[in-house]
Amino acid sequence: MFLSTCFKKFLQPRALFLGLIVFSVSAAHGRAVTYGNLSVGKFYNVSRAPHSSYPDRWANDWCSGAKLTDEDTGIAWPLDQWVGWYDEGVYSLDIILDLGKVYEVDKLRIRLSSRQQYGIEFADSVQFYTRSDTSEQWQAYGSAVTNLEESYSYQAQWVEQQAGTVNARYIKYELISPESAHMFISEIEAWGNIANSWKHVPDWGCYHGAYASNTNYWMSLGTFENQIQKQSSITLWYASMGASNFKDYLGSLWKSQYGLTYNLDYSGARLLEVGWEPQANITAEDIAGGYYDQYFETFFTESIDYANRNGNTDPVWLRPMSEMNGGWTFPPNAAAWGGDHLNFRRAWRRMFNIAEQVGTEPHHIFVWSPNGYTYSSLHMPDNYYPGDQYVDWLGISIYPQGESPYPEDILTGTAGPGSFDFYGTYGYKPIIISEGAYRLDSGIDGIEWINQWFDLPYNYPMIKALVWFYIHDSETNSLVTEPYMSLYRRRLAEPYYLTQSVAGVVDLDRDGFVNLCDYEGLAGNWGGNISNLAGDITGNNTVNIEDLLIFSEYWLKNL
Ligand SMILES: [Ca+2]
Ligand SMILES: [Ca+2]
Ligand SMILES: [Ca+2]
Repeated sequence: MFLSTCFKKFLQPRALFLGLIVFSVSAAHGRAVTYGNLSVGKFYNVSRAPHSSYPDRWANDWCSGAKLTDEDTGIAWPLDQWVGWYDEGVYSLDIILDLGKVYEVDKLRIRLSSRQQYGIEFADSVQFYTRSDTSEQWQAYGSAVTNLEESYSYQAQWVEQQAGTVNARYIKYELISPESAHMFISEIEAWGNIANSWKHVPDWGCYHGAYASNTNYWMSLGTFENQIQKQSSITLWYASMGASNFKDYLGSLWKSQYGLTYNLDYSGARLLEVGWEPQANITAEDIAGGYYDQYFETFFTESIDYANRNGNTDPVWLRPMSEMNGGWTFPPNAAAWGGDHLNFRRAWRRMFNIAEQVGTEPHHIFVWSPNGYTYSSLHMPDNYYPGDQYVDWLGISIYPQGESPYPEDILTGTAGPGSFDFYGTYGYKPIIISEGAYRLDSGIDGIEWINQWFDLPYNYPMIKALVWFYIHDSETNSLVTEPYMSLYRRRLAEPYYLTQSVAGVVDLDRDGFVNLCDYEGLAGNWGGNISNLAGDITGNNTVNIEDLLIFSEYWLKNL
């Protein structure tokens, strides 16, 4: 309601000056802009089939192959990293790449080879085109590149254009073949800016919650919340990739009185983080090759059919293939999705691209979530990072591990060998401690550990959610033991730990700036005392001076 009122106000001359202030600032909304290869892993289609001796691989409904965006740029021999075309005479080949959404693109290139001793030659000409929508005409990007100098022995080269910045989702690489010779391509690329996503991030405060179960692995939110004496705002639950469907298995979490709506109405459901793990012995390479393509399509489609979850439309924090840097996820263990950097990155991108193609990606949060401690220096987490365009939130598992096994050292890479500077490396992303707990059997100072856990979001403000690992009748559960239980309750009682999924919002109209428009929403609900009120930043079901004081800290600031 307040949005439309506010908009009208800007139409009045008196408010024009305010309007200028609002619209002259960047609406970046906390997003960091980074630069990178936008095309890596993305789907593409070709206008002619490759020669049967030099085929592409891993085609599906959205792509004619995978080799041209798989990070392999080709070597002299063997030739299987290259895709080859051949025909008598001269023909044209179009490769159309779909970036999935519109980006600012400023460099295009394609990798070709020449080896006349084997009848392989460079394309006679390469021309790049872009467009941001299929309804638009293709726009030439730079001029055609021709007259590449052939080589008798193996030579590979990038054919590249940097012809300014354009907005593009689709890229066309148009090649005219050499005459009656093989034309080989190993990779296509498009470089540009990545506006890092900023999905469902509380402006103020930090979500908290747990994986809450008993030892029979039934969800037991009630037991956890009675123990900690506060309502939680997010819950971790596990799903088996390939086996657990969304409609019935995850959907039931919003429908069961013991699930996400425990003691609440449906509109106030807790947020859901899904630990989404591949089945036994399914490797990263299997997933990269399309093993779960059909499952992903169905899962993602069902996930935004809100009838499956009583109308709840919150995003789901999807945390696929987590702890890929932990030794227990490496083959030959049954958990087998880790241990293979390149194929892990490919598998992640394939899954994400399917969500993008079916229109689901904007509605969920993709959490790339390594273990806080890495069991081999060959497997540091950054090796598994699929790229900024593929990750919404960063996740970390934090348990007492390593030389200095406290939360802050694990977060910042000062815990000795096996630790990694997560915050220094990825602190431009919102962060969820996707699971973690002090363990009674760790033999370290539990008071210090739990205090550091609760200090994290204050000291590292991009930390926006903490999820405790709680199995209530497990012997290692520190929350059944004093003094840890009392300390946990006392720290969690701080209002910064949000009890509602809708709390923490200061920038009420989500335009990236806090001003009168947002204030109008807060003031309009002043004194109200029902749940889910706009302006109830603290989420305690009333809009009062507490909320106004927090609001004032953000006044006229960019978020
Ligand atoms: Ca390649
Ligand atoms: Ca605003
Ligand atoms: Ca409040």
